[in-house]
Amino acid sequence: RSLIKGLTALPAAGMVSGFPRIARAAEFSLKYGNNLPLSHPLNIRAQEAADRIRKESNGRVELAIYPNNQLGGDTDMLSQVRSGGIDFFTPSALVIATLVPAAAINAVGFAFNNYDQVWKAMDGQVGAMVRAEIAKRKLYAFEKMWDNGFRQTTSSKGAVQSAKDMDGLKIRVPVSPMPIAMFKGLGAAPASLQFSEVYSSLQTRIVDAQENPLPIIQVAKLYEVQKFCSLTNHIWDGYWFIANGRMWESLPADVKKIVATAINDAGMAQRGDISQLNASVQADLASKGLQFNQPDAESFRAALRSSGFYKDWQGRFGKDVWSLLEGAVGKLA
Ligand code: X2X
Repeated sequence: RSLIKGLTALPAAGMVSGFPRIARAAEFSLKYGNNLPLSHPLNIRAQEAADRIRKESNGRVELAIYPNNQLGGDTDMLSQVRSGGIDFFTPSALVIATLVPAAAINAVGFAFNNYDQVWKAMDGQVGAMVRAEIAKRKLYAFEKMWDNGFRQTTSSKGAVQSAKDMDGLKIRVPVSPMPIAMFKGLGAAPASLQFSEVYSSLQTRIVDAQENPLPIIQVAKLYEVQKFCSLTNHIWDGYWFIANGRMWESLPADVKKIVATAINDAGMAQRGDISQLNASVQADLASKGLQFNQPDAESFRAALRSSGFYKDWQGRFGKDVWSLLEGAVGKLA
């Protein structure tokens, strides 16, 4: 077996001891971490993007995906993408808001009424404002946000029919100030936990409830440890696909173009996947034993208004950011 043949047969990251690392290994080996199980559309579409990037770059760019919190929880991955330990990360808006407060703007409680409003805002002025804020932290946010979904409330205690059923509810929320404030405003007792802790904390009853979009409840099998699902639609949440800014700037223009096009296209396809799932996932979860109810959204809005939630967050975001949101969804406070 000739030396050359032996080497070309190696996988990109492989190495025979004693041999120098030559040729064939990708010129740019990039690491992407996320918090979701492999079966979620975000990972399926990200893998498609990685395949496309390898092909269109003729093997120069290798995007390795580390799903399901393999590299740590969200808080860890956010610091890794900042330091350059990883190259890409998809934090939810709630998560990146711990670094970029304006990014929580899409997560204001009961702001968006439907997906038309969501994508108009996030592909338009609201999204552009958030991306500019993200850039100030030396991170690059790709243009198209990916979908997480409208967040729904599950519990092992009972159905949430109206705001008064939130009273004292021990509910897990992401590590982020907005959902903490919102659930406190509704009278609940929220606890911030990394997503990697959610299943076990529900199972061991550290908390009784959690809130997530239905596709997450499905892929993370939360129906195994929850009985009720109330369609509160309280927050619309999406993922920003972000890159370490220094790494991104160092890539040649042609590579940037290949990567950005593949990722943005995959994001658009992923939005379509979630939209399709939204039509079918409730029936699937019901067949697995989750009991659904449709609470009265107005009771939640009223509770938040009277608790001062909207006024308070209008102040925190500032007039300019707040009016971008109200421009998209109408008056809130
Ligand atoms: O942690 C969550 O609940 C999740 C999976 O929705 C986020 O990424 C914010």
